[in-house]
Amino acid sequence: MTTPTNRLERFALAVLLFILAGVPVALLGYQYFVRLALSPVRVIDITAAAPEAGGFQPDAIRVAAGETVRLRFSVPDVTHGIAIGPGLGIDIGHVDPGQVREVEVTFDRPGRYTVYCSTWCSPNHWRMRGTIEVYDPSQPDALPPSQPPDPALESLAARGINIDAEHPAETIPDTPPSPGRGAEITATHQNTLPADLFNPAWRQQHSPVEAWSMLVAHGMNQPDAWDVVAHLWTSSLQGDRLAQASTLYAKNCAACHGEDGSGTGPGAAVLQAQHALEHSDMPQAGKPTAFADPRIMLGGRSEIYYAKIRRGGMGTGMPGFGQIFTPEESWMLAEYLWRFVFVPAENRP
Ligand code: HEC
Ligand SMILES: [Cu+2]
Repeated sequence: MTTPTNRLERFALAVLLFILAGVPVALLGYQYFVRLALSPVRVIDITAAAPEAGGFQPDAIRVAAGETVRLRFSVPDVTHGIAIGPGLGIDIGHVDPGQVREVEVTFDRPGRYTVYCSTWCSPNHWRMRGTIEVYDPSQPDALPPSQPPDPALESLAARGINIDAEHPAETIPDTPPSPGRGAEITATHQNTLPADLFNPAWRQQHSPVEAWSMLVAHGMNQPDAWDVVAHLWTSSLQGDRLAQASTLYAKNCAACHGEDGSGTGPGAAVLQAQHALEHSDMPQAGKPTAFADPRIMLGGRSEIYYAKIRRGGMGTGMPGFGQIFTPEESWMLAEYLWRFVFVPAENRP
């Protein structure tokens, strides 16, 4: 028999059940559907292996600007370091075989980025690169903007400067110069020294030997002139920028050029063996420059080193870093190289 009270009770029970079951369903629904729709995160699985074992798979990824992706790396062969540049500051660090490491990233605007390995992992380590193409979702078919023209590279080209030419120093200091003494001499003579020397842009386009010759012509004695040059050529890289440059060098350059700039990192031997077979006609090929050798370095210029870092060698084994580093990072590295000739090893960071 159904009485009104009975019906009311059943109705109340139904409402109660609905609430009890409905609340969790609504919450889960919110978690899975609403939140996903509000901030969709696409997971992209990437296998990272040494180039001879397949490199990055996939090695090219397309992502819409504004989209958040979770890049999930696993490595099948040996430990790799995973980083993405330029200008993102993403460095996941080491990933060991069996491990999975991920990074969530949102690319703000269209462009091209490079996923690369930051650990010496194999003889072909530096070829271990993949691309991330970020497109404009309103124009998915448009090519991502290419890098803007580089004033320093254009200026070198306009002056007809061959960045692959050797640039031996006609003269080098008899004893290692002291940037500290150089700073003191500079402070006392600041007003009488040629103004060009204090202009960072001028220094980028001139060699230490040129500056030294100017100082000697100006009447300064030769050892003092080297100390002043050592001070000036190491003065623009200080503090945070110096620390950053030192880290970039250790991760990306030391394998070939050596931690001490001697040109004898573990990669150097491998490279030399490869190149002896391939290019007996190219003397520089396969021999990482010894940055600590004043005869090799002091006739060079920051702008040439910058250009070489960005473009790489022409089949010499020197990788190009223009797709990995920002221009600013490349300048920091170019300036960092002077420390191998001008700063005694024990005072280097
Ligand atoms: C795979 C080995 C390798 C790695 C890694 C490497 N280099 Fe080199 N580098 C070379 C070789 C070989 C040369 C000599 C041939 C040439 O100049 O093209 C060279 C030459 C250079 C030169 C030219 C020096 C001159 O006298 O003009 C610069 C500058 C340079 N490297 C900077 C760097 C920096 C900075 C890094 C790290 C960001 C780096 N290299 C990483 C192999 C390497
Ligand atoms: Cu590697």
